[in-house]
Amino acid sequence: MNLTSRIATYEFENPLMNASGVWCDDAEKLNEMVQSPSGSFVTKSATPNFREGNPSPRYFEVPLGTINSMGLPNLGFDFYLDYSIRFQNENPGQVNFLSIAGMTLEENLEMLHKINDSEFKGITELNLSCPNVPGKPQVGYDFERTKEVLTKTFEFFKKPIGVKLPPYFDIAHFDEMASILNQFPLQYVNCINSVGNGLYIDIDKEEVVLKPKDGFGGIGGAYVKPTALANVRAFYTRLNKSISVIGCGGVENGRDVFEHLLCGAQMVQVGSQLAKEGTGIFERLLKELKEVMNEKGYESIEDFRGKLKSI
Ligand code: RRO
Repeated sequence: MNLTSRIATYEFENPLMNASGVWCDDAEKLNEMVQSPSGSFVTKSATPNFREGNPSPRYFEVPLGTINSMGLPNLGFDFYLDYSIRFQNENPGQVNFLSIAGMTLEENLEMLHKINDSEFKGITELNLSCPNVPGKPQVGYDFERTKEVLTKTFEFFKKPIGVKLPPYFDIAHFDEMASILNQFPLQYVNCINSVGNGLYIDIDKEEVVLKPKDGFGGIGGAYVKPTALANVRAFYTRLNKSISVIGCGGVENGRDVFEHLLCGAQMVQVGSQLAKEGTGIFERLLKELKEVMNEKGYESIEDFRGKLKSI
């Protein structure tokens, strides 16, 4: 069975990856991602310098998913760039995704310049949708600002790049964002980041479960799958064919992976369930995806990718 997937000029053995932020913040976890059978991996969104992030508790697991308000804890951009260059040099022909999330446009441009001037051959992911830094709204909900960030980026940036988007909930917003994204030579868009600023509460204690922001945090897992699939489908049907879609949201089993692919995703990322289960999940998901494909008589992803039917 052929699970080959492509983004830009790169080919991956299968479409599975971690979602940025999960199992990718330090060398130990990144090494586990490299060892796993996932098709690729993405690093934790980086800022120019080390960040402690928000106070704990800042992550909480519930049966239907997770809520987080991590606040961009990371080892600093240089660590993730160096790790990625070492990975590509030690694994010829393989590349990873390098995620950045500057606090300001200037910070993003500073990191993009460093990537442009480096030996990095992989794909950059510009995170426009972190919901958890107090006082910093998600850029992806500000259409003009998004256009400005992309305009400034493409004035000099020459390497493959995609954007991580927040979920949208209105057809007018799908239309407007897609028409902006179509003006730029992006390689992909990644739908979706967590559903921002949800609230999970402990009924016995009558209190919130996270310390930052009075308990408000990004929701992931089964709660968000229909929203994730809608965003993948909406952008797949609106974007230029040169812009791929990466699907992220609510993947717990092989059927969920199949659904993202059916909506048009090229790669499928795993966040909440990877955090709960560890990198052993990739072997299970590959087995389950092959079982679904087998039942349906499909031999390669291209047999069904994007071919969701309307009624
Ligand atoms: O670090 C975080 O709080 C975080 C980020 Br940058 C993001 O993009 N999405 C998320 O759910 N958490």
